[in-house]
Amino acid sequence: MYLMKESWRWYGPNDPVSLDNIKQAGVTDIVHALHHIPNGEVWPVEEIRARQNMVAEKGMVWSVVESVPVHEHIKTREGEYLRYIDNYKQTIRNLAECGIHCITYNFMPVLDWTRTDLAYEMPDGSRALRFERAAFLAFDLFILKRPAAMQEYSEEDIAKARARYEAMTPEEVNLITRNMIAGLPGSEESFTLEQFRQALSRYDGIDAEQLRSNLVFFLQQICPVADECGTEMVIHPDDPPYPILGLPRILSTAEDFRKLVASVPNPSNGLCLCTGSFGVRGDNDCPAMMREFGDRVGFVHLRSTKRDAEGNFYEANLLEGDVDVYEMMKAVLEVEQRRKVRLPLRPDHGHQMCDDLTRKSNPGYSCYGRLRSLAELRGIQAGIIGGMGV
Ligand code: DNO
Repeated sequence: MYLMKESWRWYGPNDPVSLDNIKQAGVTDIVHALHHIPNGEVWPVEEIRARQNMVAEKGMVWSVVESVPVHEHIKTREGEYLRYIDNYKQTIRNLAECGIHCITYNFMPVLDWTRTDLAYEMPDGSRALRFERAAFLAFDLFILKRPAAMQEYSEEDIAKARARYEAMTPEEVNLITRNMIAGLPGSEESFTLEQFRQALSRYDGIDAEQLRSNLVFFLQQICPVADECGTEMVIHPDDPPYPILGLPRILSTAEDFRKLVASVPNPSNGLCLCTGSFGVRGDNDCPAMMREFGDRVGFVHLRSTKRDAEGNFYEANLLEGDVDVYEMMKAVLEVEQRRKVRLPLRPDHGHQMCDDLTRKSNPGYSCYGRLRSLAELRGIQAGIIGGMGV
């Protein structure tokens, strides 16, 4: 049987969840990136090998890169984008030379993933990541004071956001500002408010169609190299999966990925199916996407968010959110048997729970919280393959 390749994201030697901890989780594969290399620069073979060796010494394999970041100039197709694309190609080649053939990236303008609250208390005392719409709008309208924002929201939304803002203490204002612009782990970018306004303004005049065409251009350049290297370039969906801060978003739905494949049919043009990101939208059916795009899914992130009618969502316990994780796991297993491959799959965004609550960890990347999700995933997989159809 082809079962999930159990993997775990490790942020490097400074990650409070060490390789020794990860080894005890029982995973075989590490998901990692050279976070110290500035966006846009080539990842040298020696540096890749040094990290590979650290992982290998603990008896695991660095098999998936998350992420090789795409420089903003490539996304806006300006400035030095051609040089950055050349560098990207070289990084693909260098990783392949070291035997690493799965690269995750995203094409979200300015910000990678976004949350307003990194320590939302759950009824059981554990803490989750949360996106609160009114707080987010309060940030956009009254803290960032983005000029076009007032025209983009309804009067009702603006009134709610104003009330939310007026009720915030100065500490809360600071905290939400930090959460929004200081860069969540993996994003590799952080800003001051002024730098952030400038970064946003680089997208004035870039709508979704333009951004999509910039992504297609980028892929048309790099996919032939990735094809040659036998590498899968797996795009991570937008998180949250809709436009924010007036920025266009182009990988939020199944239709978005269909369009991308139609424009760039190269075999290396793949998908990182993140159920947590896609699952925020009620119109995204993750198991159906797994079945439809199975041949192009190179990496799976499993988590589940819980949304409400107001547009808020939080990261729920794996089995209590909006994603049908059992059906999703069945779809993954079906694709694996059909393709005769084991797909790397990692638990994503665990709660802070037990000892996580007293030690610092990267938001979403706690030790116990992810262990809980991984254990649940193993249980589901075991139940499915055991044919427990009762
Ligand atoms: C969040 C992550 C993302 C992801 C990038 C991939 O926890 O899933 O930051 O790594 O979007 O490029």
